[in-house]
Parts: sequence; C-alpha cells; structure tokens
Amino acid sequence: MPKPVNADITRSEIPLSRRSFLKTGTAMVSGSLAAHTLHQVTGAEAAENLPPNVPDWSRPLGTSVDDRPYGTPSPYESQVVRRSLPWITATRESSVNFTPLHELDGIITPNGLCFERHHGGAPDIPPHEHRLMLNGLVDRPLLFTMDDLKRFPCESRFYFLECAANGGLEWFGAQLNGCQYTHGMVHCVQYTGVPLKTVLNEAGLTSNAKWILAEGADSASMTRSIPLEKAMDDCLLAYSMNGERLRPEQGYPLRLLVPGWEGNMWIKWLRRLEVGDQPWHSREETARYTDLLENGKARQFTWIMEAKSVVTHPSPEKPLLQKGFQQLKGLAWSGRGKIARVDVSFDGGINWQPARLDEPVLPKCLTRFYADWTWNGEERLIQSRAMDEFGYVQPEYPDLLKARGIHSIYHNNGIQTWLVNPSGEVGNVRLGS
Ligand SMILES: Nc1nc2c(c(=O)[nH]1)N[C@H]1C(S)=C(S)[C@@H](COP(=O)(O)O)O[C@H]1N2
Ligand SMILES: [Mo]
Repeated sequence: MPKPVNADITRSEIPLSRRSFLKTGTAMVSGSLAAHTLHQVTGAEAAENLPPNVPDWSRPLGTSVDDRPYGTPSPYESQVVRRSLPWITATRESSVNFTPLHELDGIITPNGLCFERHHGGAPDIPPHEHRLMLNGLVDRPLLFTMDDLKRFPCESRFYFLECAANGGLEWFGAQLNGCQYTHGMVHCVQYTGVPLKTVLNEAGLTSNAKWILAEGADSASMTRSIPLEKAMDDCLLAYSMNGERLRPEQGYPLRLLVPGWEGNMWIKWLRRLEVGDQPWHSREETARYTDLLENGKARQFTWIMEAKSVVTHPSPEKPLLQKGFQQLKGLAWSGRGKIARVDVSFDGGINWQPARLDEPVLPKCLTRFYADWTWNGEERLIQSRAMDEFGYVQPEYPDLLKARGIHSIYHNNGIQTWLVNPSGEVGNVRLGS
C-alpha cells in the first residue's frame, strides 16, 4: 500500500491554533467512542430494562401531544450538531460552521444541521418589511413583497450547496481530523420558490442585458455577478427549504439558488437584483473566490463545483467498533449534473470497485453510495472517487496540485484518504504528495 502521511505528522508545520484543534479533534474522536461504550456500561445497571422484562419507559404514559409544538431530536442524539472551529476566522459573525455529515443518512440535510457561512452574521428580517427590488436594464423596474413573490408559479427542487472553500485547509496536506471539518461545508435540501427567469420576464429584459447582480440585505451586503444565461436556466428564488420557510441563517425570507455553482453566489436575505451588461467585479469575485495559480495569475469566475465525494463511514468520527462485515457509507455530488458512478478503494487507490448508488440520483444534488466490505483488523486506506454523467472523474491530489499549484484554497475536490488503523480508529491522511 502507498505510504500515508498522517494528519498528526503535519502538526509541526501548522500554526499553534491548528495544533490545538488537532488535540480537540482527537478528543472528539475518543468522545464518540466513549458515547458508544456508555451504552454497554449502563447496560449492566439497567438489566431489568432488557427483554424479557418490561423496561421503565414502557410502564408510565409518555409525553402528551401538546408537549412538542415544534419537535426536536431525541436527547440521545445530542452529538448530532453543527460544529465550528474558533480559530478559523477573525470574528464569530464572519465565520462558518460545519454539517455533521458522518451522522446523517440519505441525501437530505435536516434544516437545523445545514452548515452556515455568513460574512456579517445572520440578520433577523421581518418578512412583511422585506422587499426584493429589480432594477437596471429592464423595461419596468419592480419592487416585490414576499406575498407578491409567493403568487408566482412555484417549483420544488433538490440541490446541494457547497462553499467553494470546502476542504480549503486540506489543500497542501491532511489537516483536520474529522469529515465534518474536511467536507462539512455542504448541505442538500429540497427548496421551493419561483424560477428567477419568471421574475426577470415579468420586468422585461432590454436587449443588452447580459449579467445579473444579486445583493443581500445582511450587513455584509454580499454581492455577486451571475451571467444571464445561468439566471434564465435553473436559478430559483427560494422561500422554503425541506417544506418549511427558510431558516434565518439560510437567508430568511428569500435566497437565490444558483444550482451546481459555488455557494458564495447563493445570496441569502436577497434584497436586490440588478440587470447589467457586464460583471460588477465585487469583492467576492476579485479579492475572494478567485484561485491563485503557480504563475501568479488567478482564475476568476470558477463557478461550477466539480464532482467530489467522501466516505462518511468509516471516518475519523466513525471508527470501526467490530471486526467482520462493514457497511461503507458515503456522499458524492457534481455541480454539472448527475453522479454516474462512484468507485471505492481499500488499498489507497491501487484497486477500485464500484460502489452501490442509492436512489434517487438527481442532478446537482447529493448522491448516497454504499459498499459492503469485511475488516479483519488490518490497516486500510479507504478512498472514494466520483464520476459525473459527463465523464469527469474526481482527481487525485498529485494531479490536482499539478494543475492548480499549492496556493489555492477554493474548489478542492481531491480524493480523500482515511487510514483505518488495526485499533479501528480512523485518521485523515494524504497519499503521494
Ligand atoms: N447575503 C449573504 N449571502 C451569502 C453569504 C453571506 O455572507 N451573505 N455567504 C455566502 C457563502 S460564502 C456561502 S458558502 C453560502 C452559505 O450558505 P448557508 O449558510 O446556507 O450554508 O451562502 C452565501 N450567501
Ligand atoms: Mo462560501
């Protein structure tokens, strides 16, 4: 097997703050193991709750139907939460937290677990005072209330959203010991809203219209330029996610969806659309969200999130607890369309076998995959490699670094490697670079 470079080995090269995270990361992993043993420890004390006895919770009446007007998960699932890294940004308002991918099944992210990325905190907007303004190269500038927008014909669609910076810290080597942190800037929900083209057509575009500026109502006033072709294709003005209204942190009451494209363009708290004939070159498409190459030049407008995948079980947070049959679980996605195939390797990329794709497989949406395997306590290097319907194959790190250099942050879709140790613990490692 190729020789792995463990995340821990890079400790000396990374700043103190990251080092302290690695410690927390390790603590967290053993914490999840402890949670598992808890059940066994208390098992002895609670023997009278085991079959054939009638357990405590089956004797009294349960809680009433009035006790939970808005339901929350079982208290036994309290570890299933978004997590953040305090050192990752200068302030807590302009920061990020991560989706606990390793705790989720299927392809839908529950609303309360969708990672958050804000540049100026999440505003609290009363919907009756919110307006969407549409101006610029249009026949009729328009101002919409939320009720106006909800009168248009609507659609519901499933999409993933991935921050372009997902995995950014992993660019030059294995850094963070947890798939929540290495891959958790992605979520996938079913949105409901009005196609952007419907609203643009309502205003009427002038013949020189080429670009749309989308602007947020947060204190960061996030602005991004979107080419008209994309705006008229599959962009959606969404007011609902997973059947209920958007959560405040996801852009309540209105957010723009730019399916398959980097999360930064999905303007939350959307308050204005301006139609223009050229891009605006805002901060978020010049100083940020551009990719610095080896020759000192930067790529701009790298919108599409290319095919990517990650094994969520096993992973650093999901060690192997028993030998024998194992169900490998993972997620794959492509901003171009559907996932056509996912291969998995147990020997660091020497041999590959096709994974089983779970239904549904939808375009620009997370796809769940599984593989059946057996572990007898040996060391394993586990990888997954996604391919989309256009034949694009997720790259290995040496190829990615060759093409993009070592200074990049955004658009890291390299193949992730997990090292399974004989103890069953799992670490984040980097092969061959
Ligand atoms: N108005 C506004 N929209 C925004 C942002 C923001 O800070 N303000 N952050 C962007 C970034 S960088 C990302 S990755 C996504 C994150 O969406 P989420 O918080 O729903 O995960 O929202 C985008 N839209
Ligand atoms: Mo982002």
